[in-house]
Amino acid sequence: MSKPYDVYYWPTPNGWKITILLEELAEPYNLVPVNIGAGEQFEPEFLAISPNNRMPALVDHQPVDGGEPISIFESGAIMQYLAEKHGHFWPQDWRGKYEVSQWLFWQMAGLGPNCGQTHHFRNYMEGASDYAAERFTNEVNRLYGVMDIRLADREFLAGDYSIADMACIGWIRPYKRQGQNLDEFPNLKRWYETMLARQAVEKGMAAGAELRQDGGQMSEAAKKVLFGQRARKA
Ligand SMILES: N[C@@H](CCC(=O)N[C@@H](CS)C(=O)NCC(=O)O)C(=O)O
Repeated sequence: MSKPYDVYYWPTPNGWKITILLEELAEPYNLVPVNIGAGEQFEPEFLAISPNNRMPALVDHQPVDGGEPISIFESGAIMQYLAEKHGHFWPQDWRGKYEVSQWLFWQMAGLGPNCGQTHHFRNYMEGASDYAAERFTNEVNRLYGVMDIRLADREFLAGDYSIADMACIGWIRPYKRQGQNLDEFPNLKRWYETMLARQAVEKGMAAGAELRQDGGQMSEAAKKVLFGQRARKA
């Protein structure tokens, strides 16, 4: 039987969220590489399923209603879709559902974007703006503190192990590039080690690693594609 899921993907923290979840669910999937440094996110076929020209995106060829394939963009929405469909890692009772949702949205709106800006100003464009580098490094430090306090009296962010934890791990892994020291955050460090010990997390974050030849460094050509984007015409 053909695999139900196509994951439009490049091996980055946002892409890993989906491969980690699919590995945890033990669901087979095809990786469809979207080389964002080469501009493949602007191909019309990709924009048709991901109008924000960002990966990841998902196509489900076996949707629950048995109809046409469903496509979804935004990693948080993809995680909710898969977790709800398969009935794991996102409880559906009122309290449990919103306990997980708030931490998933916290990752989507806070941790992810601020870590991304920190990588930009500390690594990819080092020296471009000391003010911006410090501002985002401080904000990431604050967010790590929020996670550390949350994890002081519980093993995972929201009840049992959930999509909220899976969404965060890829953004904590490059903590050194974000100018952070995990020894300052003992509860977060314990969670981080628990997460890395999970086989599915390891496999999810290894998915498609061979696609990246840049060793974490970004070429000047990729910077031209990724930085300074302005509106596409309607
Ligand atoms: N909020 C989006 C963010 C996705 C995102 O920023 N993806 C980056 C790679 S990590 C991307 O595709 N960048 C392509 C570009 O900037 O053109 C999500 O979580 O799905």
